[in-house]
Amino acid sequence: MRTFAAVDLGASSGRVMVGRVHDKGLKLEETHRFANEPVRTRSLHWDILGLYREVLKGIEKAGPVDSIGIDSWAVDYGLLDAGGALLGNPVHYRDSRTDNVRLDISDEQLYEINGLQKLPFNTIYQLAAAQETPQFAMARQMLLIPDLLAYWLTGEIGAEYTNASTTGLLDVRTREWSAPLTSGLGLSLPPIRRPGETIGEYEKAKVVAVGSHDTASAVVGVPADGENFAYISCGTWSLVGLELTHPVLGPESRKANFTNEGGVDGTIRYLRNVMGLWPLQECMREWGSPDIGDLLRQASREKPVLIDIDDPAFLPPGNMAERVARAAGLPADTSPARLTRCIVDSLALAHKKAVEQAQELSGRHVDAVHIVGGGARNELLCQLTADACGLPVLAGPVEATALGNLLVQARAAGVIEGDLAALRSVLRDTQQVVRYNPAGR
Ligand code: LFR
Repeated sequence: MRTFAAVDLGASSGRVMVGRVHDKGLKLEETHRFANEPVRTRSLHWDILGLYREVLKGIEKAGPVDSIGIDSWAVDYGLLDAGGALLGNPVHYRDSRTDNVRLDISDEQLYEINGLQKLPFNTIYQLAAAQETPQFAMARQMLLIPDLLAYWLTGEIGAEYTNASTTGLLDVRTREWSAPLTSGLGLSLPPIRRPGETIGEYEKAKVVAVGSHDTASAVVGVPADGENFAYISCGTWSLVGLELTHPVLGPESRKANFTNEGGVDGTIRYLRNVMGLWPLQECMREWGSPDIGDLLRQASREKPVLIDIDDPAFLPPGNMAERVARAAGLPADTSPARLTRCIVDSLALAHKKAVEQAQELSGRHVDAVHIVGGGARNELLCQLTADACGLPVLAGPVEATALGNLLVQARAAGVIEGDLAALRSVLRDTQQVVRYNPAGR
């Protein structure tokens, strides 16, 4: 039996999970969970040292392991000076600094090179916003969050491919940093490393590169059989799309804002960011964290009211219930149950749109939709998504990201062999999946 630690940092919480893997079996156990609370100074930041402290605690609690793999949300980074010291706290992607940033290159040309959906917080826009600051003038290196933590653990510098693919600075065809997009930055970008490579060592354990973009690990953790499936990695965001072997570029794909992010084993994650459970999480925070089960039961009895959940106006934190009510044309004192129904229905509809468009644009037909991540627990959302898509929804595992992280480590250690299909068959043998049939079928 071999033991691995999966460090998984999400936008609202982090966890360290220990996975024990033998012949065909796999057991996952959470050893440490902690809140990830952004800190607002004059801008919105991640508390990166606090997160690192919790990661160290989690690794210690995990006990001796063969290796450690780290994944986190994408796009955000730390800047290092010439001596390797961190220059300030990384800025949160929901900070407003990118609101009015413009690049010298057109959207069309940019998509042609990087194949990425336009999200205001992609690293390329964050760097443009930071470029005039004294801090940036001192910066020599940029490390994405998991690469920064791996650097602190091992002293080794690198940029894991799946996460680097979310920066907007990678060439979607060569899968390396794009010279035209990076040459003017005045920063040295670390060499690209691939999932499965050894980064270094921390206290006798190997530190191994996994799909360090959480969504890349989550897609590995989808227990799909065959290739005709769509996935929704559903948590703070809903990442809705397909796993392909080649990018889909061109004007239609760009206009539909589909992204070609890099996946494990050279796959392409052809997907769109849908607003996800973020608006509901923010409302829940404002309502004093009521019981989510009760709220969803009450919401299921409410009448649907739809809003455009993907309106970028919902991106920043704060006053969410009021903003949702206004968008829905409902009074400011609308009940939490009604607003919840509105958010969940609108999210299910946005899921359907993305699943349909992904199929149209790629030519890949799907016959099931997998929902993984925390959203797989939300029965109302799973059923409404099945109804909206007219397809069965297969929900679970909730911990797909940690499982994907773990499976890539187990394969690197030689305990599991094979391609993504082989890794997924281990999941189908060991994880529980709940099926939701679409209404009327
Ligand atoms: C999900 C995620 C998304 C990315 C967003 C911002 O946790 O990683 O894939 O678009 O966070 O980084």
